[in-house]
Amino acid sequence: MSSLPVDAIRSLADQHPKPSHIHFQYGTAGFRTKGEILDSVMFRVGILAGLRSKKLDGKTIGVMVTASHNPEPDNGVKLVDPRGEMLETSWEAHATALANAKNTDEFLAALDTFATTLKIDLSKPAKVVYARDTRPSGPALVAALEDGIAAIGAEGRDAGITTTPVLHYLVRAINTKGTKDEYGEDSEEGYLRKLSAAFKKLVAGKSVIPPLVVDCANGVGAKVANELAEYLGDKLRLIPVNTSTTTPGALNNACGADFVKTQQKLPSLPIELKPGQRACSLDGDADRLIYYYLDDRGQFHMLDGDKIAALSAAFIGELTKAAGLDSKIRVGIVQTAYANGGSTKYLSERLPVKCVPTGVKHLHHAAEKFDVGVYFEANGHGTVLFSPQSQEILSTYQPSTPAQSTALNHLINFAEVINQTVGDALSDMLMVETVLAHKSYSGEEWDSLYVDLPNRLVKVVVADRNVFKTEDAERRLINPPGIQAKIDDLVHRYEGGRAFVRPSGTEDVVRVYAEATVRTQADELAYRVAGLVYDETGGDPAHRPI
Ligand code: G16
Repeated sequence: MSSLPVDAIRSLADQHPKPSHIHFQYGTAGFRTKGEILDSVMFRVGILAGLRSKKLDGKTIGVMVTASHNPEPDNGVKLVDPRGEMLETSWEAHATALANAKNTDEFLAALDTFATTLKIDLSKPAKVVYARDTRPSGPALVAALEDGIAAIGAEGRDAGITTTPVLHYLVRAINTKGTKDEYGEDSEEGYLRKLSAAFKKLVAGKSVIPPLVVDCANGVGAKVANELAEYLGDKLRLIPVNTSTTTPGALNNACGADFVKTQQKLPSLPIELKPGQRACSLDGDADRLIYYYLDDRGQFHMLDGDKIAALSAAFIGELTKAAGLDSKIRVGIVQTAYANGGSTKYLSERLPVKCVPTGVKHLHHAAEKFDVGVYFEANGHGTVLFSPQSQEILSTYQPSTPAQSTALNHLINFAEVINQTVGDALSDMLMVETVLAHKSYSGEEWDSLYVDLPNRLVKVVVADRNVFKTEDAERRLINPPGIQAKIDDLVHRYEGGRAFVRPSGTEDVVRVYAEATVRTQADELAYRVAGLVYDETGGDPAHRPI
């Protein structure tokens, strides 16, 4: 067995020193913090990605440099496993430990222990594909990452500036190339061709779809949405707006999926929406999608991840039934505590519903347990997974009537239009547009599937968010002690009240969610719980919520 290339690592590691007094943590979506302090993390992640690839016999590992919905000065990095899924959870702690080694000597010692403990055969080849979003800090951070990839002797492939879901797609496409599970051509063009071809088949013969306004959050989604618009042509005319990827400070600023979801209002748009016109927002790396429209009175209506889950699950259910496959393919839903109570009630009356902690990895794994698993976070992050068995059924099933045959073909194309590796705003958008076209639904008809309970999400800045520990899929706090009983006491005073508190894994805040039957009560409950959290954990009165 060969050993670590210590000299190569040492000389490059010295150029990427870890800032002292900073503790890094691999959280909900990898490492995420201010871009200016991430240099050492990027270098070390490059090495870790190489080691992960060696451990998996040379399979290609993905690295995405992005801070998604976070403000522009933030940046981040996350690893993508060979099938395009999130990094295996047990490696997150290793990533955190390596990122926090104080200096080059400690880092080398930690690497050595790590490689020995995990029995990584260092003589194996290693391949890493990486991409970044449009943040100004991106190029320097990618350079640090490349140093790490070079130091461990891995082969790097630069996928350039693209969305997070495209990077996930590429990883799976590269690793399945030439196998029976081939996922598609391993290029951004291949991704666009695959999605647009499936979409065109799905909407063939349907009435002309009205144009769709796409708020790109002034992020990398603008690039891919513009390219996708070319591929779609007149099958779906996209109107990409908020595409200023080089204007300083524009990214995610008063626009994008996170803004719309948390503010529950229209983003800043350069055009005026007409009543009933559909529009949607992507987030900064285009892995989240939120739809909305204005009604005749100009009132804003949001169609979030919960509504997307309801729409798509119902459609898949109808297609499996029409194809005669409903007894063979079981559809299930995965949500988090943020799912609106209205959606959970509606869905659980129709399908099995599972609640898991926040973070795509949790939802993805739970969805894999269904034949077709529909998972969406309320924030618009989600996708649909077809299990290998259900894909096999779809490819071998012999329909007995023309109607069954049509439904079967729709199911097959539906599975193609969906990026099954991870939540993907553009792929989800095509999925939604397919269902709306098939059902001849307007935004309003889609919205009327069920009524959302009024809700409010509030951020609380506390001294140390790490003291907050939760249980029951983040619905209850177990630490700091005593707070949960006080939250319960508050919740009981509100009709239809529900609230929970959890530490964010992507921002240095604690999040408070509350819902109630009446809007003013939902707002009041959220702010009272936020105030409680703040007071109990000793925050600065100047920053008290409300
Ligand atoms: C990431 C995760 C999502 C999560 C979101 C917020 O999204 O991928 O699963 O819902 O962060 O997480 P938290 O509440 O822990 O900060 P994104 O779009 O920022 O990558």
